[in-house]
Amino acid sequence: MLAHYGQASLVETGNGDVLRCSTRKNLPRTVCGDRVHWQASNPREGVITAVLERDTVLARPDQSGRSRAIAANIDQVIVVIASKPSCEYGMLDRYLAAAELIGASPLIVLNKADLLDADSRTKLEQRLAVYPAIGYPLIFTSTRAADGLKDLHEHLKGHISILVGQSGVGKSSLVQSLLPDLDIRTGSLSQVTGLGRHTTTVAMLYHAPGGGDLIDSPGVRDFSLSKVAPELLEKGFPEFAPYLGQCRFHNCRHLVEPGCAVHNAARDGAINPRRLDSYRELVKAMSQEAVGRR
Ligand SMILES: Nc1nc2c(ncn2[C@@H]2O[C@H](COP(=O)(O)OP(=O)(O)OP(=O)(O)O)[C@@H](O)[C@H]2O)c(=O)[nH]1
Ligand SMILES: [Mg+2]
Ligand SMILES: [Zn+2]
Repeated sequence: MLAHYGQASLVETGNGDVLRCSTRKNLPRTVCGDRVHWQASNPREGVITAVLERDTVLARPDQSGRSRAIAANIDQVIVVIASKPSCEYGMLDRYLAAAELIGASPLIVLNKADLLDADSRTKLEQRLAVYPAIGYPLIFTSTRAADGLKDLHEHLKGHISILVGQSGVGKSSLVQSLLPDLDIRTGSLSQVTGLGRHTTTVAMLYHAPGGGDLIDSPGVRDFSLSKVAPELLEKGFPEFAPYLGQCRFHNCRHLVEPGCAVHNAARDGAINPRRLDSYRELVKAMSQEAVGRR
């Protein structure tokens, strides 16, 4: 399924036609990336009759705290950050953890690299160096200077990827640059027309010319994880793995417990302290959630 708008879904058929479909009442709400069965009702329209089991679901809580799917069946989460708006590291870490927890591979893209002078680029590379050290690929891109796009293109092959991140970092611009035949509406258009920003409102799936699928998603102000048991969160931080099971207490949450191997690794410089802070913030948020909802 390519996209979901209110009552209707855009469904791509096996031969590439796109149908506007309604969904049978008894079915779960469909989401971008879903695989569905459908029946034609007339040449351009149809009805979704079944939603196939999802391999993965990327979700976030809605305003009332219920988990809302963003996209299904993705295996790569591309977190887009930018020099402007500047990177929220806590949010980046929450996205990366969310990807880990659903078994998708994360990729970090720093877009708008053209806005960085040599000095600030070096500083940013140093700040972000922790991520390649963990094993997360990091690509600097610019849709203006057509920088890093080939590299990004290579990473799309063979994957179903989703672009996520703050509003205005350039996700739709990246899709537009990677798929030049498209005419999707990005912020740059609004500068010409003066009609205000074309912020993305629904997730939409595109096929990359070199193979692979790419989902553009609406930008967020903040991203929080759907409810996860606090004891699972350590799995969202793969660099902790060598230390897990080595703490003095078997149920150590790596917060303030004595003899914590993760804490000691951060103290000794083997784990980035900022990452440990991000993890701890998440544990606290999840624990409060659990108490708050009882
Ligand atoms: N300088 C510079 N500006 C860029 C680059 N890529 C995108 N922009 C600009 O950033 C603004 C936002 O771009 P969008 O692609 O709409 O951002 P988005 O992440 O899709 O935003 P949402 O749909 O709201 O989430 C536009 O004015 C783009 O022209 C880049 O590489 N360099
Ligand atoms: Mg967009
Ligand atoms: Zn511990």
